Amino acid sequence: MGKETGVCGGMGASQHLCKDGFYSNGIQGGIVPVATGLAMARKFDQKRKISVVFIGDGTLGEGAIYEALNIVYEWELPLLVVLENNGYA
Ligand SMILES: Cc1ncc(C[n+]2csc(CCOP(=O)(O)OP(=O)(O)O)c2C)c(N)n1
Ligand SMILES: [Mg+2]
Repeated sequence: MGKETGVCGGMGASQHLCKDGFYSNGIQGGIVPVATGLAMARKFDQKRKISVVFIGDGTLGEGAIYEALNIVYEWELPLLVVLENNGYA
């Protein structure tokens, strides 16, 4: 509702946080292409920084992950993928 006191100024709820370079997304795997874009920005600005993304084992069926990882590989983007394998989805 855009309230000042809301999370992120009320423009997103718990699954859509954004602050100081941290972003979350409620769609499984959806944040990986976003992190890939951020990694591309890091490559262009040449500040030797990387992008980090966290996903779960239950999200490995999402095609967007593999499409993004192909781009990461082909364009040599600085992306670190952390996969939590907790055997639970
Ligand atoms: C595209 C999509 N499909 C289904 C869901 C519903 N959903 C939310 S969490 C989840 C399981 C996630 O499993 P995992 O990535 O292993 O995370 P964990 O539950 O272990 O923290 C599902 C199916 C979703 N958020 N997005
Ligand atoms: Mg899991």
